[in-house]
Amino acid sequence: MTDTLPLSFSAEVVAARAEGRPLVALESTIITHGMPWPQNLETARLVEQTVRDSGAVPATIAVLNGRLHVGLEPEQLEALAQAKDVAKLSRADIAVCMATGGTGATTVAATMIAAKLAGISVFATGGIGGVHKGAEATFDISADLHELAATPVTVVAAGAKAILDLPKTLEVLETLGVPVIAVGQDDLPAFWSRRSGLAAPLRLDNAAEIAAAHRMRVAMGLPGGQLVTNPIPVADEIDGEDLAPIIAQAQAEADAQGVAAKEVTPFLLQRIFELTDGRSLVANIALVLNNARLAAAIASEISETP
Ligand code: PSU
Repeated sequence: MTDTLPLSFSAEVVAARAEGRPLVALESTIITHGMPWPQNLETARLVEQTVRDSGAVPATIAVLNGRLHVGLEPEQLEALAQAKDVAKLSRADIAVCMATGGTGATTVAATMIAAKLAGISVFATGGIGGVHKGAEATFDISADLHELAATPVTVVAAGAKAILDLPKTLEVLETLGVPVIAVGQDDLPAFWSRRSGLAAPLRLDNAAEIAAAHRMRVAMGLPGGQLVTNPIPVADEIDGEDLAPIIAQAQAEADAQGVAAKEVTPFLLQRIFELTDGRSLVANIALVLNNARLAAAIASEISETP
């Protein structure tokens, strides 16, 4: 099936596939819409290197001129990080972008689709999308949640972003039958903070356990993936109480300016970056690197066990 797809692998990914080495998928919306230049490129490179240093091979995913790239060459990564007006692709728009020769960065949802096509089981990101505050009026719910229910990839995140309505996000994930696993604690992590004050539905304590749960789902033929929520390292976290008024201010500005749909998350992340004098970005980088390490360990465990 994939023969007819405009699908390209980086040289590093081609070699890893030939040698049967563990792969970790990485998304690109965090590069184009989640972080400012030049920290976006520095972080993307560091995340890839962290995956390598942790014993796996990184595959950063994006659509370039109509081709789905699984693994980017260094110059492609650099060009994407500097590009303007790149599309933000989710399940709904990835095929149109490819069919029309477009260029776009993949969100969690689109990256999961690409990872599955490429036979990659594990994916590291910062934070998934979820139910936005005020969703009872706007119906703004990220397509990431439905993708987790549909596509069998284990996604390592630091929780859902704290800009979201976390209780409603958990409810939707429960309805969709997505396992939400906290790593090493009972509390659901809240992206920039280790604790949300909400109990995580499931807890596992190491990569081997998470890999075993992944394999069990595959053996049972269950569709859908696992959401692994990995708390940000203690040294890098921002206290949730410090952040709450900042998030509220950013949300109020978004509402007042009529920011909607795909623009909401990038707008809020940028305003929180400004309002915390860059502290939110330092924390965001630290949590992504932490997730890359865990994802590489899970991918190694999955590939080592027949
Ligand atoms: N993790 C981050 N920063 C980001 C994202 C994840 O640390 O910007 C991106 C992911 O691509 C995720 C998207 O899919 O944010 C969520 O966007 P939305 O809320 O519009 O679905």
